[in-house]
Amino acid sequence: MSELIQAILDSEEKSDLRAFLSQLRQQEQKYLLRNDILNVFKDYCSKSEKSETTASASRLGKLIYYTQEIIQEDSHLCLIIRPKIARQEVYRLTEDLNVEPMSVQELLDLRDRFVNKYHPLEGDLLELDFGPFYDYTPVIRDPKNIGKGVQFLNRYLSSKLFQDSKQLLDSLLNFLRLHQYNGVQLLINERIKTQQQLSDQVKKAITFVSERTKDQPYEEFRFELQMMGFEPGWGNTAGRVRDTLDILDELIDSPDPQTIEAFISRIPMIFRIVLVSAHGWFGQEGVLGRPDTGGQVVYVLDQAKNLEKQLQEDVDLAGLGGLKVEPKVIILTRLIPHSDGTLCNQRLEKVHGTENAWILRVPVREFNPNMTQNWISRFEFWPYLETFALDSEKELLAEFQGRPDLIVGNYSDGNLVAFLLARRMNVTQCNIAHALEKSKYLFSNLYWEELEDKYHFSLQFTADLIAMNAANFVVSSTYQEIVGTPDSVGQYESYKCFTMPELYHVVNGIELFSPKFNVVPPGVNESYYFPYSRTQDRVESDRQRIAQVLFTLEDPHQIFGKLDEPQKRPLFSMARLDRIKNLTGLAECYGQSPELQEHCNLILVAGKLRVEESDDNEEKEEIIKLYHIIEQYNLYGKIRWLGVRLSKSDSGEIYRVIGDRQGIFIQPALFEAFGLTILEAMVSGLPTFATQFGGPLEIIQDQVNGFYINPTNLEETAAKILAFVTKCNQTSQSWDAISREAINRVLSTYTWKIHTTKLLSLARIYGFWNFNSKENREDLLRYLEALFYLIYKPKAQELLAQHQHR
Ligand code: UDP
Ligand code: LCN
Repeated sequence: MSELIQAILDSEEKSDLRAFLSQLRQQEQKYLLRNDILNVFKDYCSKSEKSETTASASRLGKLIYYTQEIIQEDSHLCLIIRPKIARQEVYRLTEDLNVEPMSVQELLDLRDRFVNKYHPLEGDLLELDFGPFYDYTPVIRDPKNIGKGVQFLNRYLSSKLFQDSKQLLDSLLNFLRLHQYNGVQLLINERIKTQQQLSDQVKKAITFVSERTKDQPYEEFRFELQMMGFEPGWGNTAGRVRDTLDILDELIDSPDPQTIEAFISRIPMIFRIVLVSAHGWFGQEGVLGRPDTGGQVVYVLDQAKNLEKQLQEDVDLAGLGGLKVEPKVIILTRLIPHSDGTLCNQRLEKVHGTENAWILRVPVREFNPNMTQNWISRFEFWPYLETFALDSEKELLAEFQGRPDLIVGNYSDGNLVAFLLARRMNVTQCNIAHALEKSKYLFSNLYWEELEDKYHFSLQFTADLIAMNAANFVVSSTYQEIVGTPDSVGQYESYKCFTMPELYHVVNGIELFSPKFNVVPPGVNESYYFPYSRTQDRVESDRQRIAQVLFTLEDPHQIFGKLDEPQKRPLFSMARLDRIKNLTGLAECYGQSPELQEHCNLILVAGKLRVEESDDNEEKEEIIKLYHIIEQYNLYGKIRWLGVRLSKSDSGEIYRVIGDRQGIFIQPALFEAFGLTILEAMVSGLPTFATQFGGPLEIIQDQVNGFYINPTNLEETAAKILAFVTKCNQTSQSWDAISREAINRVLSTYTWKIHTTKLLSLARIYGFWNFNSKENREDLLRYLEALFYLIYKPKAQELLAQHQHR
């Protein structure tokens, strides 16, 4: 980038730069974010009578495009430039147009000065740098391969196997020896002691199984294999055992990435899994639509069901049926004594439709019953996590009658608990963020002290740093969750370098090029959400009931609005009434477009109808705002707002009933990390218009199987929807075509089968990798423990002391 700046300075564009900078200096705002910068540039173009297109194509335009932030200090300007995904460069521009690069430390000091929290005379601030810990591990080079960690690792392992086969084969041999189930040895026994023996016996066993019919059950030749050194776990039939041995044989002779993956994916090493979703309201019915729950609960519940099914399938295929192996999945959450009619006060609950998946609820210790008997917001839950982890460890050991094989954390609090449990039990740890709050709240780190009372970000961001660095692998739903897009910073990327004034500076918070990152998107529960056209699977009485609820039923307690023309095409949205979900923005967009109102009704399934029913401030504000918009644009007779809590099957039928009427789903969030409702709507066959900010950008391919909208541009959004509605009014084929493509997109790419197969394969490969590189992690884990005890814990104790007085 310094060349680009130099080129501007060396050309006639120098005066443009000077003029633009002078305009910047006139701004009242001294800390400008990308959107502000683009607005100033737009302004500058119009004032200097330059067309925006020409200006954007100029060198200065390019520089502006890559500039994420500008901070003004005295007469200097600091430009924070993101020339490429996951890269940052910082420059200081003096008044006389001198350019100097700035170090990360200088940038963080500047940010501290900006908020008057720079105290050099008192000494330096703690600086966190995780960079050196990643020096031992391989890193991905090309940003486009970020998030494909496992492919990279397989390539890396196979090349090592090729170069130094002795060492890696030794590890493989030791690794194969490791596996047991309830004390029964799996895979190989003490007859195979050396690499050479392994190689010889594999060949012998291949000849032996090749002489049997393919489908001969393993139990019939188990003893012969045992004499050769092989225990159960290679396959359930002669054919499967042979396949697995062939793969190992090939791996020994000519290792390549596919063979490594294929072989390790077959090793029976995962039988017991913990999914931690700590802060609670975790249940199967009646818990959706509350603040803090929503997608995470849906995701974890579906993941648990599908993991259990997949584990069972894997156990059968591995030939472990005879050993009475019973895979088990436990969702670990907190028990909430005052559970508002839900089962959140029940210790153990079986997950519907499974053999051995459970919700285990462990109470937090009773520090102050006024707090701990009740639901506690995710922003306040921090003081209870350590003791919750200690108590949970005991309960998990009892429930599993042994250690789990994999611990998956969900959201910041669950991920910290996963770290504590994994560290104590020495188990593979996987991190799933769902949504990192840091990017949701502007300047959340810079003003953490001012926001501390309400949000306690000092605890959350420290917990995030600990958990994401400790995790053996990280599962993200999209690529941009890790490193964003060419013009926006990713959620994990925002942890790379930031200041927590007066607490610490992070100069390198996470290695984004680490192969620990893997994109594994979730699926959708196909027994609840399926195409509206699959009439044979729908229940007619449900269809009629839901149609009534949506369009005509009068129930002032739960439904607002009576439609003048219920047969009009429905525009539909469903979400919690959080500010960021922006249903009020959608209502406003509809309110401002008489044409949309002429052709369509607006149907919202959203939280609650009355302020008194809510104990969440954001929700209260949104309720008031929505009534105000309805009044302002006189939307009576055109809008229905349903404040209902739906069962899962009803929420599936809602999308389909909207599909019966060739309706449209709209997801107008200001930012959406992923967006399960988008998958649900699309698989139901609804043409979907979804926010371009966040995960939907990866789910939908614009104009092919759905549409992007910029929810901050109401006019443009209304025009896009209207253009599609007009096309559909002319010929229903337009609607059908997008509907069909939407269904195909979900069924081909977003299924739980794809997700769980990949997740288990990751767990095995990272388990192997972890086994190989254990000694390299201990220093990192010690550093993280120090952070936990020296920063996190004292802060958590402070918060606990406040809770004692509530
Ligand atoms: N949901 C629901 N009732 C509501 C609102 C949402 O059942 O009133 C469900 C919705 O079907 C989806 C989940 O909650 O499965 C929301 O997940 P999403 O990822 O879209 O958003 P999140 O709430 O996690 O931000
Ligand atoms: C949290 C969110 O905000 C959503 O965007 C996701 O879809 C959900 O979690 C599940 O991961």
